[in-house]
Amino acid sequence: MVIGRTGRRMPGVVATLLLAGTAALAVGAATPAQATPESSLRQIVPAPVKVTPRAGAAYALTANARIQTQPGSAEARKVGEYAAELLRPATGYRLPVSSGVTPRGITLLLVGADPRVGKEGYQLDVTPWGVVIRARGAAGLFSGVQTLRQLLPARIESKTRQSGPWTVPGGSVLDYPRFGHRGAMLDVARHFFSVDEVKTYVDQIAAYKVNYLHLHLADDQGWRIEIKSWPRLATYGGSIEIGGGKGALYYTQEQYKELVRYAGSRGITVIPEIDMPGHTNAALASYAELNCDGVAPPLYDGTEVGFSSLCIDKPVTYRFVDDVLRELAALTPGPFLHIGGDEAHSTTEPDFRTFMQKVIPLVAKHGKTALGWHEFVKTDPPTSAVAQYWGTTDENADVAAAAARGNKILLSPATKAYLDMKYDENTELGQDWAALIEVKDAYGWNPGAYLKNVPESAIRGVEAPLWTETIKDSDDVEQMVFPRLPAIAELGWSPQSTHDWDAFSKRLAAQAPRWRAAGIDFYPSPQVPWVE
Ligand code: NGO
Repeated sequence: MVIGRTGRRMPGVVATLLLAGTAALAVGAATPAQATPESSLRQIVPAPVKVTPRAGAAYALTANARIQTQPGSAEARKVGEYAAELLRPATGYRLPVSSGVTPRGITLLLVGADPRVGKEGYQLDVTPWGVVIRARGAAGLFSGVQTLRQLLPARIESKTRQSGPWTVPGGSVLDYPRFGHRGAMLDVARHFFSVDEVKTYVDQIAAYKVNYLHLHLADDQGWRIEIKSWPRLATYGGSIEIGGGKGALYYTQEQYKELVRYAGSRGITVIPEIDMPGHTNAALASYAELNCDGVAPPLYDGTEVGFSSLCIDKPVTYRFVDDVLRELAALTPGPFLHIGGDEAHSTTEPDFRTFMQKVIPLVAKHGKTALGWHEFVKTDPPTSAVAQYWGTTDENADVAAAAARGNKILLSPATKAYLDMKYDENTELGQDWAALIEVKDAYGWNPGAYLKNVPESAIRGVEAPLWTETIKDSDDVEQMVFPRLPAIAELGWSPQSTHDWDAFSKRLAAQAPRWRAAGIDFYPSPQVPWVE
């Protein structure tokens, strides 16, 4: 569903669209319009490192086009299959995928890329014969495919067959990310999101070159992942969500594995989070022995925070954590297990320290790296641990000290990157405890120079969290995420030299026809010069 309010229109952007339309109609014939700075080559989000339009070199994808992938590479083949899946519904073309290197149709190669592309970048060249994407690994090919998607007409995003032509403007793109970690978080604990809903989210964030999905799997209101050695966590702890609602509101391990696999097939690594030692009412309600007094509290379906804590002195607590982390690690191909650590207001400072000093080694024991909300840096974690900053100011002495010791920092400042904050006072969904965050605010900061005394070299990347106290389904998600997630994704990917609100807002505006074609229910911010 797409909302009616369209916002302001800028004459320049309308003119651009008309030009692009003319170019698209002139299939195969080179017109100068195809190489104007306004062509889809200039509208990519996140902004690429370098774009070189070439007049007379447009390519039109036709019914007999093939997708060829690097011979001998199963990984490249999978990206080719993914590209075909993306392009088949709207074009109605067969787009068979085979191994091959002829520069005709769409070709995905793992050789010959400019060395500057690194691990995740790509080089994309459009000639009248086809589109060649070169990278040094599957991650780069994925990113190149996302760019190709944005070079095609917006109706490529439709799930039903549309009429062509399917013209790609001539030229080249050289592109690689500023930060290796570009994340989105979905809180499936406050409200549960089905496997299909999470897959939809995966597809939406992948389009903006996000490469990590952090799932907040346990909180006071619900435990959402089956743990075989502690079955009541899911069957009881995962039986309600905010506002009540009884059911099996959790992922079985099989379902979770499928989610992880699906995300991987879109170039996304899943980071599971079990929030501890606070935010644990669902676990405490499921097993009485986890409570210091041996009495299980009732399940909780409200929105307060800071009232629960695991029992720091009991040995069973660490058997429980060890079992959970072991099962979770076995389900996790990625490097991180997120152990929470935020708002442990019911745990004393010495207890919090004791807890983290016992639990962080357990993460390592299961072969993973600990990620935690930034409060845990007070406990002197090993320098391998990554701290996720979610504060409301641009200064935090503990985080700066951790960065100086060598810990990497993942940035999710609540005043900029929290997707659950309202856009303005009229936004129906969301909260406002940290800030009102319009799209210009979400875009208006520099992750490399945001936190005082934390140099860019200490920044691992950015993550946009979506907490779901007020968010119940995919429509709600879309309202809060679009257009702000693309803004945060651009901060994570694009070079600081491209940072420019006017240019970004116009590129963002050009995404709207894509969202409409995909059926994405975005918030039509009055700050953006939307186009039809
Ligand atoms: C805080 C809190 C969460 C809330 C969220 C709502 C962190 C890290 N802990 O962020 O429990 O859901 O705000 O905005």
